[in-house]
Order: sequence, then structure tokens, then C-alpha cells
Amino acid sequence: MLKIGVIGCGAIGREHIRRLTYMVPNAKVAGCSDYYTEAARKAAAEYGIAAVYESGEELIAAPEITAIVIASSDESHAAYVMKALQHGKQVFCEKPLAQSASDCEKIIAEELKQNRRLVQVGFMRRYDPGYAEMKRVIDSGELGAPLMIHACHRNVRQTDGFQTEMGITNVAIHELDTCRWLLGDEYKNAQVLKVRQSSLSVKGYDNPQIVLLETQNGSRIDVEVQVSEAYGYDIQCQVVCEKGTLNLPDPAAVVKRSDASCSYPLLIDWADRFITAYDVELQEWVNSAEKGIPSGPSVWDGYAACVAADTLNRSRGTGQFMAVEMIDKPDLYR
Ligand code: ISE
Repeated sequence: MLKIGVIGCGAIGREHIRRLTYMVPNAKVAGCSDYYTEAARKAAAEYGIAAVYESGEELIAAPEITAIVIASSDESHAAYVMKALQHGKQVFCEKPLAQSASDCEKIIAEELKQNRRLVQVGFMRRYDPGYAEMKRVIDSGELGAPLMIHACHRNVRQTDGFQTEMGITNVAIHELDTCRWLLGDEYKNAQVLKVRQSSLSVKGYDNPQIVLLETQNGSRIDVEVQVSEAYGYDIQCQVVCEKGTLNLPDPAAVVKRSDASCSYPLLIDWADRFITAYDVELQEWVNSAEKGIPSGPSVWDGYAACVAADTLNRSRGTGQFMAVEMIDKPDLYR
């Protein structure tokens, strides 16, 4: 039984605590912490968690905690992952793994010292039944080689303090992972473009943006990123292959026919859209971490997405594609 400590008791932290407490066998949330200790106390009271720690570092060091879930703010992830690795503990880290490729490289070096995988990155879309089926069909070769991906990521809202760069590091990071995973390919070039701005978006960040990528095999990807003010939470992905196309299905919804129209509702929240993906992701992490090696997205996957994100953010305003440059892949991740 994994005795899990959860760092970060905000929206996603509480989602993970709820799942680990009520839905995932062989896991127990034994401790939690939050930058605002009061948030950790509230979560502990609601879910019957035995220990509240004053800091993430204290939680990581606690002998009674055998595995760590990092669900704190994006900029705190890298330091917590490093600490957990130094203690040789299993880690599930929410996306993004870090805020920069160079921080990811330090994490890779630390995991290599342990000489075994200890970290799984929370790219939950890989566990979504729709994406998983697209991946299965691509890998079967039935439709020939994948040539292009057209994707879009539309959000209703973002938290206060949101900035243009986060449209890539916090939002499009999902597509940066899913596209390279679907194609089984690494990126070669990347560019982000500003487009006509939505008059509904008044908080000072670029919205929408368009991400363009080219892979090593020459596949091309375009991702429309609306970080807020969209009509719903709408995630689209079309893979164009030599012999056909694959489209990500919308979540099941009842189709209403009335008043001479036909409609079905869209969701507005990402936690609802990917509810099944999060369930499967955490269950599989617990199952594999218990055996000693996490089976899901690795530090290498977190790194690859961060390198692409860094490159995209550097390309903003230049009008140029920039080379996506990665270090050689260590054997541990092959
Ligand atoms: C959020 O952090 C997520 O991970 C969601 O999946 C994404 O759609 C949203 O834009 C992010 O802010």
C-alpha cells in the first residue's frame, strides 16, 4: 500500500486526494501540505488525512510517506521533484515537470543518479479513451503514416495572474505531449504566432495564439490555443494519415431535438472533460509505483514538452521557426 503525501491542496490537489481516497485501491493519502497551511488543514479534515505538514519539504522527508503527489503551483514543481528524488521516493508530478528545459535537465541528472525511474508526469490525456484509441490506430499502421495534426484547446477561464507564456507552459503543454506521443516522433522546429485578438479577452495576455510545429519526420502540427473566453471547454484533435483521418471524439452527451433545432451541451471545466483520464492515470500510477517503476509519462516526456515550450516562448514576436534542441536521450528512457 503506497502511503502518499500530497503537496498542494488547490483544485487539482483536491481532485487527486478525492480519487486516491475513494476510488483507487492500494493507496492511502497519509499526509498533505499546502503553501497556505489552512488549505491543507481543510483537505485533511474533509478526507480524513492523518498528518498536515508545514511545508512540502517536511512532507517529502517524513519517513511515514512512501510516495509523493506534487499538485502545487507550476513554478514549485521542479524543486519538489528534486527533493523527492534525493529521498529516493516515488513521485507523481502534475504537468508541467518544470518551468524550463534546464530545470528538467537537472531532474534527469538526479534520476540518472538513482539509476531507475521514480517520476511520472501528469500528462493525463494519454489515458483518455479517445486519445488512447487514436494512438492504437496510428500504431497499428492501418491508416499509413501520420502526416499532420490539427488541434485546438479552448478554455472558458484561467486563474488570476495568468500570463501569455503560460498559454504554452500551462495550457498548450498538453498538446506538446500528446502530439509527440501520438506521432512517436520528436520536434524539429517550433513557432508561436499571435493572431487577431479576441475583444472578449481583456486581462492583458495573448489570446488566442497559434502554435506551429514540425517533427523530425516532417509531420506538421497546428494548435489553436484559446486560454480563456471560449464558448466552452473544447478540445479537438484531428490526425491526418496517408489513408484516412482520425478525430478525437467529444465526450458523450444527450442530443436534444426541440424548437426546430438539434443540439448537445459542451462542458466548461477540464476536470470534467478528462474525468476518466484522471481516474485511469492515478490507478495506473499507483499500480506501477507499488511495483517500483512508474509506467506512465517519464521525466524524458516532461523534458521534451518543456523544450518545445521554451522554444515556442522564445519564438514569440520573431516571426521565425526556431530549432527545438534536446540533449541525447539517456538509456534509462529508451
Ligand atoms: C489546466 O492547468 C489544465 O491542465 C487543463 O487541462 C488545461 O486545459 C487548462 O487550460 C490549464 O489551465
